[in-house]
Amino acid sequence: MIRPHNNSHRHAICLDGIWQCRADPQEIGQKEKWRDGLSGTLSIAVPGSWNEQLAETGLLNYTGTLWYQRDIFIPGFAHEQELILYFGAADYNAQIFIDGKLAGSSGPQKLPFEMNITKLAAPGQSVNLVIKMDAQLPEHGPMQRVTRDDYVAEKRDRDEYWPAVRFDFFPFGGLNRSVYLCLLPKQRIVEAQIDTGWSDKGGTLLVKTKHTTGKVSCYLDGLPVGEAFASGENFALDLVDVQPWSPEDPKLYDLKLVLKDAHGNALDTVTKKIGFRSVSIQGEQFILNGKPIQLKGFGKHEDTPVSGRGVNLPMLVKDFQLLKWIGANSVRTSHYPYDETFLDMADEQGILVISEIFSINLDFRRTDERDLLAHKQSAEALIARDRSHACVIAWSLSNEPGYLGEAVYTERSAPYWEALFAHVRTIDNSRPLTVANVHFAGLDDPALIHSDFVTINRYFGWYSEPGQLDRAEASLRNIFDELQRRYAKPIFVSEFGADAVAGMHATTDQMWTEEYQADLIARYWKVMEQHPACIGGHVWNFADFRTAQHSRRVVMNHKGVFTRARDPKRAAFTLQELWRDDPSPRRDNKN
Ligand code: BDP
Repeated sequence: MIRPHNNSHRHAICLDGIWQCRADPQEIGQKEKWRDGLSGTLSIAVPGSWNEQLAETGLLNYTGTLWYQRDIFIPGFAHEQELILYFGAADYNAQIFIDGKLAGSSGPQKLPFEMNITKLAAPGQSVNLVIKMDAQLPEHGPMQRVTRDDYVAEKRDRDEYWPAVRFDFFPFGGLNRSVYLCLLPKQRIVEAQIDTGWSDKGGTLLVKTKHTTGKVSCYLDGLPVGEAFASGENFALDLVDVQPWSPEDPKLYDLKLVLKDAHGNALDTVTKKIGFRSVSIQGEQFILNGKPIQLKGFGKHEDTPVSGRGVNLPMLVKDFQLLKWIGANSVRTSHYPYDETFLDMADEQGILVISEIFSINLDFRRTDERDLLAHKQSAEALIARDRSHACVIAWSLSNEPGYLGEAVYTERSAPYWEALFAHVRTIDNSRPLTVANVHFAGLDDPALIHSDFVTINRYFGWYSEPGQLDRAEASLRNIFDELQRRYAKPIFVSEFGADAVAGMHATTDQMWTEEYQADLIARYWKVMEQHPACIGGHVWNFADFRTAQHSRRVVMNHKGVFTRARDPKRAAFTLQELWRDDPSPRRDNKN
């Protein structure tokens, strides 16, 4: 799959805007053939989640079926071209109809999918696009479903979230990413796998394409860099005269792949921005371009007011401003692959990314071969999309599996992890792999054995040792020592933090206040910096985010260092002082 972009051979028409929709709580749409066209619709913005946009219509907690509709005009000049409909993602499942005919459906959740609609749409006319969406996860997958019935059956009514979820963020539904109609040449590049690296001698580039005919030539910043190669062939090149990509100097190059026929005529062009850098694990260190790196940053969410999980470009720009302002150098895309624009920004601004598969709280009481297969497929799709991004330094295969303590079901979890890690290494062995371990899964968690660096989420001073920072600090030190003794690998704290309701203050150590959050973060950071095996940490979370309803959440998870509207809490200034080298960085006004 090649991401939509425009050049002399490719034409991508963005279909974002106001669409029409109709909720289908009774599931009558199928029978009544809504795929032929919807009536009684409401306006809805794409991209965007339906929940907050249409809260007043009663859709805030709605996770059922909802149908989308809009017309697409197929340009008259599309006669000689193939028509591809591309979706950045659909949360969580979609069936696509063109003039009532099934055109395709979505694949692994939170990742792009596309379909060829050439035979369904005539140039110079409009077609009716109808999408049947539902926000229910499949029962099996890297991210398993949980329903209200499961809570009842397991006598865990007190754990129930509304809407029912297995994770601590809101299950926003809808077309949360951009949709494109692409007009592509018939003879074209269908897939392009691009890997870059860096060594003492310079950059390395490995390109492998699938194309329908001819040969592909490769250009870097407009200059030819190699022979033409056939479909499926590996094209490997050492590039002496390039600079490395790094957080301090995120140098990017324009890669152009040109498909040519036997006479040298150009048939198709694919362009991408690439950077050259290397990552590896050596002993207890994470190495970037030959030097150890300390990770300073956040776990984030795609979550903003009203847009919900929908792409919100102004907020994306703002978030990168704030990451720089605070002195962060990295982010984990907790707990799912983010929209690809996030990676473009990270490439450009030198923010390192740990890219995570949509897999949370995997329940090993329920796993079988279907979950493992879907997990492998999600890994394949994620790596296919993201492998060319210089910013991506590691893959996180899952967040907090075994959270009910069922890592004790090792007869299931041990072979699961062994198979998954082995599979992912066959797809990309250039980046370290990890899994974020939860306290309840324990330190014998077989996922830790296979991880290249040990990743832990820990809430000493919050979910345990509440309000007691001395005890929290001691627990963190102990766990570092224990992990170092057992694994002798780098240790990364992918989550730590405390909820703070903006505006709550106290002169003593009081949970939920801005001071407690700031102090906890500062005390953790001191322990993390002092420990030789710790390669840094990510505060949970960058900003407050909406959760499903539960007695332990005040509408939102308030562990943000920024509010949901991105106003700083006290901890933001504490972190800025810890992370930035320049004195008094607080005022950045240039006018
Ligand atoms: C961790 C989860 C994260 C939650 C966080 C919390 O990985 O998704 O939001 O706890 O409770 O266990 O704040």
